Amino acid sequence: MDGRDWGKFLLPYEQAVEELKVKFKTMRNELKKREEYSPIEFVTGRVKKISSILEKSRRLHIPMEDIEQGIEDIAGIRIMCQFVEDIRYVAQLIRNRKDMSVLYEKDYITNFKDSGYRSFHMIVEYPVQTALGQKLVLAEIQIRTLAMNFWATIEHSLNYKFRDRLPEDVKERLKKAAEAAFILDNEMTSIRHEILDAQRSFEDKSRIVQNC
Ligand code: 0O2
Repeated sequence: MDGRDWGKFLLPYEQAVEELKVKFKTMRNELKKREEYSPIEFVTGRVKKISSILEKSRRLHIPMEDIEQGIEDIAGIRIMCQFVEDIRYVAQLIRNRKDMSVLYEKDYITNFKDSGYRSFHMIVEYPVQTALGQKLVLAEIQIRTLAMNFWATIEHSLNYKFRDRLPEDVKERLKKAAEAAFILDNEMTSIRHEILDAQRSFEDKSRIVQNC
């Protein structure tokens, strides 16, 4: 594929990422209004870089004609939550939706990776309406806490710096840091009610100040 072909190939994925970002941001705002608390803290999305698609297709021996089905995270959405319990709630909301269907899930929270990586992944099929008609695209939705996201972002950039050959001592420190993030999440869960109460009264106060 040359540059123009890639541009055309990625169009439906770009559309899917834009639409899904809007949908999950809307879900966040709706829940905030309805339930005074949103399990979604913030949402990001990206289309996988061409170099990463090529690297993954080589690594997994996926021929170019099969990458639409073989690489499931060309369109990627990340949903960040405050608490681990929120992840299960958001996953259930996604399962209930009629505008996408969940193909399968990977629970890297219960079965965390050797690296220390924790996150909940859902592979969904999402229909985009293009000028040529409807096209079903695969997207990966990663749901994680703020602590899991902090760890994954740092680990990802270190892997990039060391070109996936992390020195052993850095690997060990990262594993310890992942455990620390896990403990942090558990501690936050144990004082969840106090945190939520504090956030509510803080928001009530700022609303009063705004209305004055
Ligand atoms: P990006 O965002 O393209 O730069 P794979 O892990 O890719 O061999 P699989 O089964 O498709 O195979 O992947 P998986 O594990 O469901 O999800 C891949 C994505 O999950 C990665 O995308 C990361 O975003 C995230 N991920 C998985 N394992 C780790 C990990 O150990 N550390 C970090 N930081 N992220 C992880 P890409 O392709 O790496 O990223």
